[in-house]
Amino acid sequence: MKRITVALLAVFVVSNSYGQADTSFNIWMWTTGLHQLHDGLTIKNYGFTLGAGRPSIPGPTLRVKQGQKVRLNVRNQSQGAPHTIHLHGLDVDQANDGVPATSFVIPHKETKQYEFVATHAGTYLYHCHVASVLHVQLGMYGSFIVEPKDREAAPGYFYGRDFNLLMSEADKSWFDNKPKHSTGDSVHAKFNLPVYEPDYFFVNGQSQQQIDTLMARSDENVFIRLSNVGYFENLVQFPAGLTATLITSDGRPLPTKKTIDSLYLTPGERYGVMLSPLGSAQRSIKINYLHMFTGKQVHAEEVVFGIDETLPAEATAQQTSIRTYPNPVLDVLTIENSFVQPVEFAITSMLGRTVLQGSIESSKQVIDINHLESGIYVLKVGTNSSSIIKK
Ligand SMILES: [Cu+2]
Repeated sequence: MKRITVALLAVFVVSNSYGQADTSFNIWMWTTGLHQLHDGLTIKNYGFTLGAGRPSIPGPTLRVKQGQKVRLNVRNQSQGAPHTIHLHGLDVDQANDGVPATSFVIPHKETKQYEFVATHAGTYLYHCHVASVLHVQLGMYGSFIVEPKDREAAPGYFYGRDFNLLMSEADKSWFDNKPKHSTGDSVHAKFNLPVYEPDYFFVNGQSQQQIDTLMARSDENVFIRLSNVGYFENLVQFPAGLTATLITSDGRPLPTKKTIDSLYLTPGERYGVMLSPLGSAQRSIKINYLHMFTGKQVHAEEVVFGIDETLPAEATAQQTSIRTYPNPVLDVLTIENSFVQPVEFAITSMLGRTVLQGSIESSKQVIDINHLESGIYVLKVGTNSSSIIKK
């Protein structure tokens, strides 16, 4: 009898080894996106949203804190081919790595979970791993950022603010006339890809006048996260007159920190560069896009810094980390979040009707939802973070 109890206990412990997630994201996958280009044209992209929505490029930037248990609830809303989420560079186990042959795929109208612990702070990528060359080019990618404790990007290197620059390109002909899966829409489908001749060059899905100005104070160290998820090489040139220090590579601190004035990124690579206080001079980062075979520069984009001394001394450029409890909720919902306050929130029914909205004023806020009927709701915080709650 005693032996049976021990065996049952062991099974219980193993099946609960992951347990409750510290942070979770509800990601929906689509083939019905619409992405606005800098010249007024649009492309119909594939992509990801947090909750229901129409995706643009890239997918939402997912931010978690080092050490957190992360759950991605991923729903495939697209017709045809299945999709996955590959967590590029993260130390996840094989079952949660989104490579179809060794993990699982998510067919049309199904929802599955990826679970892992964000063990190492760093800059990572996520992308679909089904017919990857095609699905990634069509927009199924985004940044996954594991924030370090105490803004220490590498031992001894602290930042006031960080910015994420995700580089890619788009060949509009691939979007206008999507290469067909000639053997059907399965994971192992064959398809004929045209020669890749990109005509749009992106930083966070933006080009030219669309590119966001990076707002910072003149007196702070800024940490630049760089990733290349395109098919060309990037040559990144840092502003003259200030110190750029290369401190991390592919999600790990480099053993030797190096002062640089430029940096090459091949597809899939990520780097972290610390810029010494910006000062008040006009500064910008130049990003060159180089053909992978010839090394020839085909294009350049510019990311400009703007100085605003009224900004809070320490802040994160884009935040999506959110935790809600309890779930299901009886009457009072607690929202823990790492947004810069105040931030707007909205609770909508599964039919999309807004039932409650307001402003979140603190990093831990209690909201009374006693008056809502029992059911499933979507809580949206800020512009691109959402969570499912049950009452
Ligand atoms: Cu896909």
